[in-house]
Amino acid sequence: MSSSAIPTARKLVTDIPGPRSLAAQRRRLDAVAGGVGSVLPVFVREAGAGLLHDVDGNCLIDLGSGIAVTSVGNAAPEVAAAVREQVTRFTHTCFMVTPYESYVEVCEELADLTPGTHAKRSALFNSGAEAVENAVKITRHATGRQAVVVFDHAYHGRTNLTMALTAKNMPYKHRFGPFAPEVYRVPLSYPMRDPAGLTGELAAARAIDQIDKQIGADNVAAVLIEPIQGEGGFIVPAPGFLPELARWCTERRVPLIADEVQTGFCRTGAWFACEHEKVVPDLIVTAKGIAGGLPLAAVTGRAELIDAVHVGGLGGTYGGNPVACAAAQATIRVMRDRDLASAARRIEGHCLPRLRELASRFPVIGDVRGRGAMLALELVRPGTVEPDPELTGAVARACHARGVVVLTAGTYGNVLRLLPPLVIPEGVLTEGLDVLAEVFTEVAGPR
Ligand code: PLZ
Repeated sequence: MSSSAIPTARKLVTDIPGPRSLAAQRRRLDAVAGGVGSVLPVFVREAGAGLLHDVDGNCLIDLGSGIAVTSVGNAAPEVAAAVREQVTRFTHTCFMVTPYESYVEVCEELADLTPGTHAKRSALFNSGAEAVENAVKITRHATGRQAVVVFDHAYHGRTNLTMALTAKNMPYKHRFGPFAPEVYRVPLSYPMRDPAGLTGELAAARAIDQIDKQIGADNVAAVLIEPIQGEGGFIVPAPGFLPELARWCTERRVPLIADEVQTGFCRTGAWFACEHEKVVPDLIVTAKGIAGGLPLAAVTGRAELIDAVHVGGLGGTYGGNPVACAAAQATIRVMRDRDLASAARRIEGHCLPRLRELASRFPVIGDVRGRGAMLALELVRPGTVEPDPELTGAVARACHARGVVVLTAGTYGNVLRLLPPLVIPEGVLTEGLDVLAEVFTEVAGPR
């Protein structure tokens, strides 16, 4: 396909999925593990500029970014060039065998970009889950304690320890136990579902009281939290919740780990979501948006915590792979040069009024929330907070059929989430929102 032939707007030439996608899906079912699902079995041929081009010649609007990964765009030219250049020089040495400078440079960038002016160190890994596990290993080692505190609705991954940290049974945990011990779950601040008037400070006090009474601060290796929950349903805690939790952690000398795997790297309109409330975590876990689609993750934080671990205690064959590091360097450069945190805030400014307008017309929309380019609608039975996962699925499917990729989330499966690439052209985003509005009129009835 020559670049001039690539459509720059949504275009549907077959049903979604089209015949080639359906044929590929049939082959897939005979070769790929059935446990690996796909939201929409449209097979992609190329992608960029907020669009996914499929094998049938359709062009879909991407409001998912591969679950908050391709923030700088898909196959961003700067990332593609950096990867091409690196891949011809060397693809791998293993940093634990013979190191290379790009790993060090990514760690220097992380120290520079993450909140706090304290001395920092970083270690690089391959996935969010792997990095979360390592953050827990580090705090356990440094504190000599074992208990890890996590929150209702949390998502931290699918490995054994991170399954234990994750709240939701289906599909993540069901029949995959036994799970790792010493994980304790406490209530989050969930403004839509909390009793009216429960401030962030009071919601934090509720969680802290449970930690004090049921675990004891002296036994806690870490409090682990997503500053805005991702898979749990884009839950933004009430203002004051995170700062109060951070204050207690500092006072009781309990390390606070921010899981910014989904919220990090400009997604919420700041480099990191913690910054919105000036929270400085002791460790911060990043992945997804960091490397423009290449697998890379990191743990960054206080030098004294991270360097407590003995030499050789952290690592992995591929962690900080040179191709992924080159991609991260290019990604960070694009984010800085094009100020993608501002771009995320512009996306919020563009989308929120339209989403609120929809909510005013469709009482099935019980809440509109999120920050930056991480926005969600929570669907309920009108006049209640009873979740409506069936309608949520129907809305998502109707968007897909019209060539707009949206994702769902939430403990109750009733949250429709938008995670557009931060470089999405405004016209493409507008068309995506137009389709969403059309779908509500059709699926949720004319209002
Ligand atoms: N922490 C906050 O959002 C990954 C999961 C998709 P990995 N979220 C998408 C799925 O169904 O597997 C995530 C996250 C937060 C950790 C992770 C885990 O990151 O790179 O998927 O391991």
